[in-house]
Amino acid sequence: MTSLAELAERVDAAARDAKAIAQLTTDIPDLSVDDAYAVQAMSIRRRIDRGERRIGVKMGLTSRAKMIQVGVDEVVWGRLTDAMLVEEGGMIDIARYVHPRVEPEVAFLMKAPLAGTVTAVEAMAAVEAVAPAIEIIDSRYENFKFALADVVADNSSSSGLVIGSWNAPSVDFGNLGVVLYVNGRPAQIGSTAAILGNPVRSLVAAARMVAQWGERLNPGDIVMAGGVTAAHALKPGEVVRADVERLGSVTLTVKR
Ligand code: 0L1
Ligand code: MG
Repeated sequence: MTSLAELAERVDAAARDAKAIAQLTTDIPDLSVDDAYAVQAMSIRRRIDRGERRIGVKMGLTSRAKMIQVGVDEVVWGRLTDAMLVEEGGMIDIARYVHPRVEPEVAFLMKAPLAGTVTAVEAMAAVEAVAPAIEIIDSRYENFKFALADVVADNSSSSGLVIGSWNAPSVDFGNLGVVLYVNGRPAQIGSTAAILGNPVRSLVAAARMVAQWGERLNPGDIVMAGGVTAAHALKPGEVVRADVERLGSVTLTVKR
């Protein structure tokens, strides 16, 4: 029987080597979501053991557009490490990924610990700042196809993040216009309200979900609230910019 540790090694190697693998549920159709989160934790542990540092969490599938795009309809979370950070305006090499996509997001910076069942007001009291962001997602599965347990085990497709300028958390970010530009042309348009009705709900969900795994959001952590629109598949040479009304812009270039 395949152990959870072996599955963690499989998804970790796929991410490290940028090599697509078959869905875990092909071999293990009854892989539970709880076991998938255990696989995710073990795969991140392997990264930490290689010297990476945990810098926060990402929430995924927090909008209808995202759920429809991948055919999975549950909110998921994953862990972020410093190796995933791309500097604002920076460049990535597509060869380091399997089939990367980008999506416009909102990010929170924590100033106080947060975990468990909290209200939106309690969640915001723990927030230092809010920023526009781009998430680079990269499913390690062939053809970007997976079931819920697969994507959870694969760290919820987390692959990279670019953060724009931080704003005071007093900005009302509940329903702001968002445009994802590719080579200067609008490719996706939406509103921050697409993130569970208001991105703060994603932060509340993050506090609850990490606590189920004995973890908490720590001061200094980044929380990626989730994609506003469907994700865009990256091609060499593309320049991608996410504009979030009142929060600002964030840019990423793909090497030719
Ligand atoms: O950040 C996300 O919403 C991605 C979650 C996993 C599904 C996907 O890879 O699109
Ligand atoms: Mg995302």
